Amino acid sequence: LHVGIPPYEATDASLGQHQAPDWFDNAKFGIFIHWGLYSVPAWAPVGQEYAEWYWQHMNDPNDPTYAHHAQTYGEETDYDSFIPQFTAAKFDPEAWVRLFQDAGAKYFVLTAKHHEGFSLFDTAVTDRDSVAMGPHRDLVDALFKADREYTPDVHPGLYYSLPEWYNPADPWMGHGPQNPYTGQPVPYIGYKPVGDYVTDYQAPQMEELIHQYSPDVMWCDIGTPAAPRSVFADFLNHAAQQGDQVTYDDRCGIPTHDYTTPEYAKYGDTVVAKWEASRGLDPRSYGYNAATPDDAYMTAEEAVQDLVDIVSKNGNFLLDIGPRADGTIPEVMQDRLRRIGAWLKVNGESVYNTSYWSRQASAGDDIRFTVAQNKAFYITSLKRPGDQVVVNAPVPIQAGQQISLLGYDGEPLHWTMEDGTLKIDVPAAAQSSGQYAWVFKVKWS
Ligand code: FUL
Repeated sequence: LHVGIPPYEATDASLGQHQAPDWFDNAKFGIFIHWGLYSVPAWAPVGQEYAEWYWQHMNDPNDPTYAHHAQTYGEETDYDSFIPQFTAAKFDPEAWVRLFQDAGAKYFVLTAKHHEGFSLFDTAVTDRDSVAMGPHRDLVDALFKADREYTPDVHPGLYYSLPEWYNPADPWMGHGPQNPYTGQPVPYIGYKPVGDYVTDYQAPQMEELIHQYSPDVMWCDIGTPAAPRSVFADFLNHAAQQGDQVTYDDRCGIPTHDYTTPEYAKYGDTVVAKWEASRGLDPRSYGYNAATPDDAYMTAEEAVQDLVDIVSKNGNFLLDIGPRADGTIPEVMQDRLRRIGAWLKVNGESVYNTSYWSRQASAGDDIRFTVAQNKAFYITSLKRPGDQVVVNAPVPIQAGQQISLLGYDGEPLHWTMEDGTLKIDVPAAAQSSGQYAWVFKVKWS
């Protein structure tokens, strides 16, 4: 992959020359962070709804969140009364970025502003931000500074919701500061009147993100109202000036993008245009859902197997966590991330800096392939190997080449190739080593 030559212009032809940079393609694993006012109520019907959608759901008399809200806080309590409880009092940005690094992540993407319109950064166009209210702190700046100081190899990124539910100037869904289900007015604190939502509020906010924080990823959401192309030309040109390579997703409302973003979904086969799958460790939420029991979270085994599957098909995996309102990261999430990191420490060479292989193993074999150019071919078994691993696909191995099991220190493994089928003999000690996914490495050089 190569990146087009700046300066970019605000046209589809010019922006269309940009591609996801090599670092992004090679990174494979990132951490998504959904943190905002919704982290205060932190509730949704478990496994069914996104907790970060609390405000919208509490306004819908037919949604379980409505009843939960009335019972817990009283029907008259409006969403913005959560603002003072969004304290970030125990937010430790250094601990966060070190956790991401321990997880083996090569980038992170923090919600700079979600659909609720509460900005976690210092913004001039509204007072509805974490500097004027709540934590009284620029949370984006704090996390980016910690990243640049302690974990400079982890690329910093920002999520930005183009629309807002209740911003008085936002035409999204046509309702502005009004409950779409009942027509009742909805309080929205911090608003500074603007003329046009896109030109006077959204585009200036995106420019603030670009110039104040220099993110490596701009992860727009929803795609409407579309951001002007000039914002993206500026994003790419500013990065080039800084010597950074940056990337943006396919939800910005313009025809060009560097990658697609399947959500709680994966692709069944290799997709050659770069893609990134995202989901929460939670069974169905990006934001923290305090009602989700620990045993309903994704296990580290499931997360590693998803990562292996996604990478074998040319994707990245952006795995989401939802911190609490006080800035602590629930233990269950930390546990999962550290276990994934431990697996990657041993097996990361089959993930980072690899490419997908042109063939898939037979369906049902639970085997995935990746290639490290000119160096090695990796055969990853998603189930614990028995006496023999049988690979029903044409694989690039020649007489004399060695196969080893990553993390197992014994002799190279004995293998045969008959009628195009590779069979690897796995000694008992190797069978009982490792966990989550077993990587057989064919060493080319
Ligand atoms: C969606 C949003 O509506 C969800 O809340 C979440 O942010 C997800 C990543 O994108 O479109």
